[in-house]
Amino acid sequence: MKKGLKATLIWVALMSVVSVAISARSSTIARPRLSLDHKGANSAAAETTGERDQRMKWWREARFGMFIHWGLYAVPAGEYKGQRSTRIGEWIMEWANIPRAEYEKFAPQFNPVKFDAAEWVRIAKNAGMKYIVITSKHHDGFAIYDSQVSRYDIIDATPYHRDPIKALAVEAKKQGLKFCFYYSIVDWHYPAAYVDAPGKDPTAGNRTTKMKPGGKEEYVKYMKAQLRELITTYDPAVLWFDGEWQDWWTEEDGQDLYKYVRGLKPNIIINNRVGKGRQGMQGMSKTDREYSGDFGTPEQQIPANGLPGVDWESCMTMNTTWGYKFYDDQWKSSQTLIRNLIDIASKGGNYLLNVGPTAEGLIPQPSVERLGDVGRWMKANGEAIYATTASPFSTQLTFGRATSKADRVFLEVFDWPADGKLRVPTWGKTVKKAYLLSDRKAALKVSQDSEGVTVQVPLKMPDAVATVIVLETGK
Ligand code: H79
Repeated sequence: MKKGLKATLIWVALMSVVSVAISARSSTIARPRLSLDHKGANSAAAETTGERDQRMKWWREARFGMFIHWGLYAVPAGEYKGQRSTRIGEWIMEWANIPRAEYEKFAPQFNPVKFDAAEWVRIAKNAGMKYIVITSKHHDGFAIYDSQVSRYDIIDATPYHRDPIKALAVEAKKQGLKFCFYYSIVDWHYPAAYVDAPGKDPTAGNRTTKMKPGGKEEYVKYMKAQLRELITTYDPAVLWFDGEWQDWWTEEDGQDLYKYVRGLKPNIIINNRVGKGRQGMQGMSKTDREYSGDFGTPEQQIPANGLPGVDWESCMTMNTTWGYKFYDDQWKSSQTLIRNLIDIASKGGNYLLNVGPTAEGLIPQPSVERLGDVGRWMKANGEAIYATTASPFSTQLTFGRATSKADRVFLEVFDWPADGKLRVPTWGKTVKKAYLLSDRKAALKVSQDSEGVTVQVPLKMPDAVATVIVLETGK
């Protein structure tokens, strides 16, 4: 080995150690996850905080997206041989113990003739959503798009024979929404995967699967081929992995997949379920070491507090299932959905709200109605949500939530003061002007002391779901 080369290698090794130490100290701060990499090994490896902020910008500003769970499970729609369940619809292959060969029979019945891409995107857009994340392949292994590496896809296995995802990607772009994919790492249909659990068919769905010898390497190649198709054909803005909790999937596999995907599209955003960092359903990433992924993924829950510098997105259902179940009528109220969106924004997160379309291709009417309500609120109050950052208050407000921009604070009031005096604790800034977001010309009277600010508000609450008051402070 030449001397100069040796010196360079030692220097590179030293710098890696330094970067580990720096990362460990700022463990709660979101940061590039690939600092351990040899610089230049791929385009994702070297990323400064500024570059990362640039990559995450649209996503941080968006605050609200639509999750779509759509696949063969929409055919049984929560019922198999007369059996129903309180469990989630897209897991029917697991809870009804359906063998692969039986589950495949749903494909000839999947014919979404009522699917209308423009209508789906319009529903999302009118709700105020800025992005769409759709299941390209869920745990059942069925590709809802045109895959060249599988015949278990919508083109080859269903009578529909067309690619609805292409139409959706085109429409999303046309209507100005970001288009993104969910992709499951666990795959109940892949031949090398099998189930080893008491009372379970070896080819049914299961929380955990095993891999035949050599099967994992083969499967990873298959996943990479599908991901390449998804990225090169549809140009997704986010890849949202899931099903990573399998024993055979490691953090190293996650880092490799993360790099692979960023290598195909450097500015893509990837969730933390690509690797093993996720802390259960709570969803934030563990901090004991570097984990792959750009954002935390709480599922069916909203964190008690946000974490400064950490990107996260709560995904939630509108009833109790992700995939369509015809008898699930436990819908959340529009008020709950709107207040969830506000609550999440006040903690610095995004809200990914799910719809589960039918096998005919329709978004259920109760979802459409609620999204209409959310959209009406967002049309009037979106300024208090988009491109805001978390509440500046040290504790949660008793009467509602707060979001902020550099020169103002938005108060989203849930509980209106009976005496017309809204008491706001201090947060170290002086209020120059206060008004209702719905009536900006009418200044509200404000008095301030060391305890905080008191805003004189109308006696009647203008919007019973959430009324926004703007406090202008200057920068
Ligand atoms: O796609 C939807 C669901 O089908 C899927 N994620 C959403 C977005 C989902 N998968 N599993 N679950 C929901 C529940 C699974 C929970 C567990 Fe676990 C898996 C419990 C134990 C392993 C998550 C990972 C909690 C701990 C580790």
